[in-house]
Amino acid sequence: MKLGILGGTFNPIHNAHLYIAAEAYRQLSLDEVWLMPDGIPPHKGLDGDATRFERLGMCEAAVKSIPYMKTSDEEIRSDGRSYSYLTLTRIRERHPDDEIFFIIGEDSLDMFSSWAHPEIIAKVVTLAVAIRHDSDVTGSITSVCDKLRVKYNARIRLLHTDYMDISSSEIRTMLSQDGIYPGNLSRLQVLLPKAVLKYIMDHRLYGCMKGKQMSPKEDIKPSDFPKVKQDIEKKLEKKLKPSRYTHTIGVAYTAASLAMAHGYSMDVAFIAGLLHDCAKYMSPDELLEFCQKKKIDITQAEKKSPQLLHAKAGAYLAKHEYGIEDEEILHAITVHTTGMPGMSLLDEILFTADYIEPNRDKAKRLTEIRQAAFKDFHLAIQMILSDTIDYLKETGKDIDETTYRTYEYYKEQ
Ligand code: DGI
Ligand code: FE
Ligand code: FE
Repeated sequence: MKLGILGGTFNPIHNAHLYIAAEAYRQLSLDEVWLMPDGIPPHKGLDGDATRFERLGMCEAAVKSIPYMKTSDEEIRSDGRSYSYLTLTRIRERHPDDEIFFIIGEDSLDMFSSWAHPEIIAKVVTLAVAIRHDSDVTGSITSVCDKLRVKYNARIRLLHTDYMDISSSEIRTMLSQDGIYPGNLSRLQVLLPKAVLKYIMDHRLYGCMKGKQMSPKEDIKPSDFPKVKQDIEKKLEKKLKPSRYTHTIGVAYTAASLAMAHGYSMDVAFIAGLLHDCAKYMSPDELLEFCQKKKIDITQAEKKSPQLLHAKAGAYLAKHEYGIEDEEILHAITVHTTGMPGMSLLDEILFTADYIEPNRDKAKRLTEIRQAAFKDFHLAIQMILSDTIDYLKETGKDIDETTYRTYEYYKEQ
């Protein structure tokens, strides 16, 4: 197999990165290209900056529709900076017979000798250097390459690319200064893949939704809320068994209270709370069948523990049976059971409300977690995840990878 690896901070990943990856695939006849975000921790201070899990999440979103592209969490898995020579050696050991190309820019080529152990890098991979069409190939680049070939026995291939004037820092500035509004949306759509822009909005990265949390939702006018609520409540009361309905109402009011405390729309949180378990009337087998029929993708973990699917099935029903179009609500319902790294504010509100609502009485530390939810929100989420993982271990249930990843994420916050 021929494999290309494109490393970077990807904060965020944008179309120029994907263009380089696609050119490497084409010009080197690769089988796969991996995007590998580096392990550099976020620059503290930059409001709403992305964490390493979110940088990986954006890469995952970006490659979802490109069959030959994948992501690698090789570098973000370890804490702090990871050295290329170590990462590439590990990958080489796992892929002894593959041809591995490490894709770098022409600026990095000049720096190559100053990297840690360039001789090891040159031994384990072939360098693929992306050079701009307008660069002086016959002059300086050729001579740098020749020197590296002699000094390190390096194998070097050149990739010819057009220059695309996109920088991650420009994108971050746009998002944090202006937020996302119709006027700059068209520009952002040129710079970023659609799925990445959606990820940024869903996760409120780079401060892009600052000051927007309280704005009314476009599809539900504030004056409609009482009616919307009443209709949903009536339907749910028929569908759910009494104890589940009582829990549902508890979650709705608790979500509204958390929204008051943390600055989010109370009405939107209430509706997310009402609908979060709307698929809970189905048995595990019915959930599996439902999701297959509706083409909802089912992960390995969900196959093993189909009751997890009540979250995804719930989002589906919220949309198609209860007419909720709001992506934030649907997302919060989707992730309410396992959580996910870098949840949006509404995701966090619903996830927490589900655990602490007044009718809950089984979990240990409920009193502390309830207090923390209004004082130190992220600590509360961390405690919930930690106790849930303990509980699942004690009862011998399979734990979804996402639950672990979410816990790791909130431990770092
Ligand atoms: O639907 P609710 O009961 O109100 O609450 P929920 O959606 O949080 O589901 C709670 C159940 O889900 C609880 O028994 C713990 C379980 N759960 C949470 N994370 C995982 C999990 N079950 C498995 N098998 N794996 C997980 O990672
Ligand atoms: Fe649930
Ligand atoms: Fe619930």
